[in-house]
Amino acid sequence: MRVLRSGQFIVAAGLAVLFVGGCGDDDGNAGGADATEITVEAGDFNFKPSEWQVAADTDVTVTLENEGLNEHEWAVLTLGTEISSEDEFIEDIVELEIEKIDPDTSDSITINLPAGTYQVICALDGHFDAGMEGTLTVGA
Ligand SMILES: [Cu+2]
Repeated sequence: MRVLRSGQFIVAAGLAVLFVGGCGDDDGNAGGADATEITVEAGDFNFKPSEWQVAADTDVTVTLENEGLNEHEWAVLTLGTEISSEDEFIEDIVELEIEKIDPDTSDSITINLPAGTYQVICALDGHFDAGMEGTLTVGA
């Protein structure tokens, strides 16, 4: 019994460390392999966090909170599409999006995507080139 208790303590201590580590980022929920809800903070001009991970083929609620002084949006590009400059952007490559929202407002959408790595941008003029970009990992 003594050995078992000792083992349990180590497991508990390990979980505590993980828990404390997970609390370091209170700027938003970056999700996890099977997350069904994430929160994104849009600023001038970035996303916090800028990497998200959610479950594949599952309804996932995404909430965008605009903490900036400008309008912002959160646009997921179609799988396999990646731009490196705003010049390459056309509406046709948007898989889904939270369209531009005013400062101090928020909006939510439900997404349901197959596994893959998606580029996310703010498609408003000048915002992608200013750094509003992120990566959405769906599944694994
Ligand atoms: Cu923006």
